[in-house]
Amino acid sequence: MKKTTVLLFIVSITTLFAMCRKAQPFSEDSYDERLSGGIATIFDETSRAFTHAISGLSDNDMHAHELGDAAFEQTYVSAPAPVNSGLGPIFNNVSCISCHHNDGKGTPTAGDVTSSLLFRISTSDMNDFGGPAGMSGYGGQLQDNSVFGKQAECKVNISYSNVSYTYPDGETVTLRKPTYTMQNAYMHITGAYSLSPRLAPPVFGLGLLENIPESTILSYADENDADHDGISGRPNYVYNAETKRKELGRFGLKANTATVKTQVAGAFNQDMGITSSIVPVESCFGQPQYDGRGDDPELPDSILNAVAFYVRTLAVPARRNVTDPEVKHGKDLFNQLNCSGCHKPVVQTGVDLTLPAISNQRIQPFTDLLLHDMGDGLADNYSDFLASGKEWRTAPLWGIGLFEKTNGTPYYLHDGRARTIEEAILWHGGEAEQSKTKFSQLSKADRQAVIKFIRSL
Ligand code: HEC
Ligand code: HEC
Ligand SMILES: [Ca+2]
Ligand SMILES: [Ca+2]
Ligand SMILES: [Ca+2]
Repeated sequence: MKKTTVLLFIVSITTLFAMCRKAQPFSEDSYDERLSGGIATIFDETSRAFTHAISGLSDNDMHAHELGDAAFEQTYVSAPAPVNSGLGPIFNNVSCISCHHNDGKGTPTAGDVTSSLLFRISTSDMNDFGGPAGMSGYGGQLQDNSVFGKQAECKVNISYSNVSYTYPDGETVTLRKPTYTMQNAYMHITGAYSLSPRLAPPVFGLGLLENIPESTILSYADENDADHDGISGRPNYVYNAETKRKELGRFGLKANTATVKTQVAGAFNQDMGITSSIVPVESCFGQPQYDGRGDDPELPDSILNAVAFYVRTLAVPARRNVTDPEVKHGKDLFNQLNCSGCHKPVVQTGVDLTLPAISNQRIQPFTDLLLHDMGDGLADNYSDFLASGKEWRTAPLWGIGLFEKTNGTPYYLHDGRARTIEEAILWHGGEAEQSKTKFSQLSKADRQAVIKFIRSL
């Protein structure tokens, strides 16, 4: 063989081998860190940051999204009415948007129009589906509003007492601890009960979270803490009223709902008093306020589906200041403190053939969607399917740096007790105790870097 032929042979063999090699994943550094929702990311830092549709929706899909958007913002009225009918007889608020401000977090006030803190109530028993048993005369949620001529179940008064936290370096922070008391109860409550305060969380990016493979979420669980890092994390399994099966819980503050659609149907029913095919019985069934309208569901399936689709197709806001040295330092610390043990910085979504924009995306949700024991400080002593009275779902941190803009005044944690990100961190206990303690031992400058990083999400 001639020299050139040999060379050509070698070159072609090498090329062939290179071509046959399995595709290598990109290295972490080659991704654009701003893209929290993969291609379902939107660049907007205003109060409207959470309100955009993911790009690339077909005309038909965009139409469904807009229909859902309108229904999400609509104020509902009591039946009978030609449109947006069915509110009440008892309810918490008149529209989805009045709790999920700008599709974001709510405000912990009682009774006023912006009020987005609601209370679940339960005995220590379970219902037939393994969920929390409601109270006789009250059901599972306290409705603090009613239509004309009907009685609300009660008001819940919120008061705060100050608790002082002192860092090892001597700096102190004032935390507020809430106390809730039922007032103007429409009927006497008998027996012991626990209340679970829940502040409306943001609703963007949920199609992506719904599309995370179950196996990925389960791979994060370490129920017996086999790796001894103090973090266990376990899945919730909840009853799905649509499929009539027990399924992995992803939504709700205790991962107490399986799908966006059942969450939305539950919200229409419990938060607004509007029945649907999935939850066809009025929230006050069997109570004196019941209006006896046991007829067709008040909400057509077309609107229920559109609202669920709207929520599933809300884009995730891009990160900001990702190249700022202090933010980058904060990111390293966040990982070193093992905040990332629960708040997963990078997750891959699965495939949904109907929605390419949320399929196979590298997302940065900063949650594992698992339940964690967060200690006595955050406990509500209310169990929700498998979630204990101390367990909460890891709050997704994407978009958290924009809460000030989307909500006016920001509030953090499940009940909005924290007024700053720092306060939210200092309430961490239980499985997060080690992370919190390490955070408290940082220098003030390093603590601020962690907070600055979180504000960039
Ligand atoms: C009274 C305030 C209130 C109203 C009205 C309300 N929500 Fe919510 N929403 C909440 C709270 C509180 C939660 C957390 C519920 C839980 O932990 O079970 C929540 C949770 C959700 C979630 C799940 C978010 C997540 O991260 O898990 C979705 C989706 C949602 N609501 C959609 C809606 C829709 C759609 C409507 C209108 C039909 C609506 N909500 C009306 C307060 C409200
Ligand atoms: C053991 C799991 C775990 C660890 C570790 C952990 N967190 Fe959390 N985090 C949670 C859970 C669960 C919540 C929701 C708690 C609640 O609402 O009561 C939460 C809530 C938050 C919130 C408030 C989110 C919101 O929307 O209100 C912030 C901020 C936060 N964590 C930051 C951190 C930081 C910083 C660290 C590391 C120092 C950390 N977390 C470590 C589980 C964890
Ligand atoms: Ca109704
Ligand atoms: Ca009730
Ligand atoms: Ca562990």
